[in-house]
Parts: sequence; C-alpha cells; structure tokens
Amino acid sequence: MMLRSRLPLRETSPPGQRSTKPLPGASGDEPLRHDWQIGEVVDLLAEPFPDLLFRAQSVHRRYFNPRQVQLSTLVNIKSGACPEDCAYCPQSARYTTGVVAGPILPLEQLQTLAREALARGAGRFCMGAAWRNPRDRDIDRVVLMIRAVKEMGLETCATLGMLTRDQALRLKEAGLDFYNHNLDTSPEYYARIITTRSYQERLDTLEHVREAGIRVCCGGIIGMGESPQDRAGLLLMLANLPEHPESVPINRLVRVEGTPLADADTPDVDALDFVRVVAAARIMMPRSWVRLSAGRNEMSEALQGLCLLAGANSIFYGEKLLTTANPQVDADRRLLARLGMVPLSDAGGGGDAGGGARRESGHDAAC
Ligand code: SAM
Ligand code: DTB
Ligand code: SF4
Repeated sequence: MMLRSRLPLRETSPPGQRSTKPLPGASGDEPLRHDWQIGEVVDLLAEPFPDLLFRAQSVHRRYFNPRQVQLSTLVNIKSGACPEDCAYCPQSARYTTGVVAGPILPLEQLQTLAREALARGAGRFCMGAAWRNPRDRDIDRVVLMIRAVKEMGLETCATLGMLTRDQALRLKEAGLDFYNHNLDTSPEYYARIITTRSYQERLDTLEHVREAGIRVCCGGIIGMGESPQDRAGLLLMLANLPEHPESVPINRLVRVEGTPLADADTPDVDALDFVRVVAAARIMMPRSWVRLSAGRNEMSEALQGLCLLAGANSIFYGEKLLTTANPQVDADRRLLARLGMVPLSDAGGGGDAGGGARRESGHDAAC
C-alpha cells in the first residue's frame, strides 16, 4: 500500500538537501551546539510539557518535514553467545534467555532478507551482530554482505561492537553508510549496566567510525533505573560529541526474561518522561534523525504518535528487532496513515525504496 500525503512533501528535504523555505512553525537557523551543561539539560527535560513539545516541534520543522518517517530494517547476522555482560541484553552468554546462539548468517540468506526488506519499503538495512568486537575474518564476511546489500540499492548500516581504526576503514571501503554504536546511558550510571567494556572504549569506537568517514548512529536506552540526571547526562554526551550523530536511536528498555534488568527492582519509565527524552534529543541535535527504536511493541499507538510529534522521525520497520518483537508492518503502515505521516521511501519516490535511500544520502541522513 502506498501512502500519500496532502502536503507537497518535497517542501522540506532531508537535511542533506535542505530546502530554503521553512514549513509553518519554523524560525531562523541557529548554529548547532556542542557545549551543553548538565543543569540546562536537566531543566530542559523538566520544562512544562506544552513548552517542551512546542520547542521540539519548532526545531523539527526547521530541518525536516514533520510528516516524513524514515524506515530501517534490522537483521541479526550473528545471534547470541556474546561475552559481554550488558544487563539489558538477551544475547549475552552470561544470561539464560532462550536466545539460540548461531554462526554468522550465510550470504545468500542475508540477500533474501534484504530483498524482502526492500520489497516492504525499507530504505535502509541494518546488520547487527552479538560481538564484543569483530575479528578481522568476521570483517571479511561483513564486507561481502555490505557489498551485496548496496548492490540492491539499499543503504547499509552495521552494529558489530567495538571497531579498530583499520576495521572501520575496511567497512567504509566496502561502502558502509552508517555504523551504530550506542553510549547507552550516562557515564555515571554506565558501570551499573556494563562492566566488561568502558565508556571510553565506546567513545574510541565512535571516533574510529567518524575518522573513517562513516556516518554515526549513536543513542541509548531509557528505563534501566536511571535518574533524570542520568538521562540528561546521556543526552549531553551525545550532543557534546565533536559532531552530532547523524542518527540518534532512543530505545525503551525491553525487559527480556533472564536478563538482570528483567526483574530488577526499577520502575518502568513513565510514558511522558520517555516523550520528554525524545523531545530533548530533537532540540539538542536538531539535524539528526531521532529514531524511536526498541520498545515500540510495548507502547500504545498513542504514545508512539506522541513521540513522533515530539520529534522522532525514524523507526525500525519489520516484525523483529534483533531477538525481540517489533510491531507488524501492516500495523505500522496503518499507524502512519492515521497520523497523516508517510514513509520517507514513499515521499515523492513513487514507493521506490532505493530512490528514498538515495535522496537521504546527504551527510545528515539517518542510519
Ligand atoms: N553487540 C553490538 C553492541 O553492543 O554494540 C551490537 C548489538 S547491540 C544489541 C545494539 C544496542 O541494542 C545496544 O547498545 C542497546 O542500546 C540496544 N539494546 C539491546 N538490548 C536491548 C533491550 N533489551 N532493550 C532496549 N535496547 C536494547
Ligand atoms: C539500537 O539502538 N537499537 C537496535 C539497534 N540499535 C541495533 C537494537 C535493539 C535491540 C532490542 C533487543 C533485541 O531485539 O534483542
Ligand atoms: Fe553483546 Fe552487544 Fe548484547 Fe552487549 S549489547 S551483550 S555487546 S550483543
């Protein structure tokens, strides 16, 4: 089903090809900030809801068409048996979660999945692996996958754990468009969640990716028992990076049975507080694609709609994330239609996902 908007969708282009004509609600351009202070981020998150959402929407309309939503499909190319101890993760070998460990996916199988994603209308294909870090021979395999997926006209994204400089360069040479590596939470809360790799190691990988010329996808998880100060700390770390990540995934914790966080004595994140984080991310990183990532399956459609109003403009599309459930494709299409929103790949691209992907390939496009 192709969705149509009543707005002339080309009025606002993705940031790589920004239109000079702002949409209603937009105001003048402001320089991007990289000097956020923790107090002002805490205050931003606590702003009265109407003011916070108005600010977020105004910023959103300055850089994006608020009716367009970018769609990415996620595939687990290597499942389970990960040596890391991330307390949220069903793929850690340290927890019994029912995830079946498997070898790296054969190339032919990956190609079939990519073809299916393309046919469903995804513009981008993201390959995830349950690795602390890939070995060089793993990179050999991923290089072949990246080439194959790119040949289909899809943009490529990978999330493989920590990378060395050389590995990042090899992925770039293969044609990788985006690399996802999350900070997950604030530096202060981090040790409560992961002990097997440091915050600095994550920052080092982000630097290697950036230096290799790959666009950065970096965000975190909300709902792991962190305080408002920690949420502010995560947003501050993201926005104060030397360049804003082109894409900022905001995950809501999916409590997977068997992981330490499944039964942790920590409250679920309040729905409106989650929206506040999305809005603050939009305000602080105005040109970035803010992705409403894990946790949508447990959210009402009204809450997802509110997140999309607060400045989220990208989702994972397809019934599965890496190991957990995501909303059905048809349900997502219906939700966007009810909101009067359109998948980016349909917006002026005649439903041609490849066309959508090409139009997004400016510096700022989402992963
Ligand atoms: N192994 C690689 C790594 O850790 O960078 C790549 C895959 S890892 C699953 C990618 C991200 O998924 C994590 O950094 C985390 O932000 C998110 N994630 C994993 N499990 C999650 C869960 N149960 N709920 C929400 N987000 C989750
Ligand atoms: C991100 O920030 N979220 C995605 C993607 N990057 C790789 C992963 C979510 C995983 C949720 C748990 C699972 O399905 O295993
Ligand atoms: Fe391994 Fe990544 Fe899961 Fe951590 S988040 S346990 S590194 S797969």
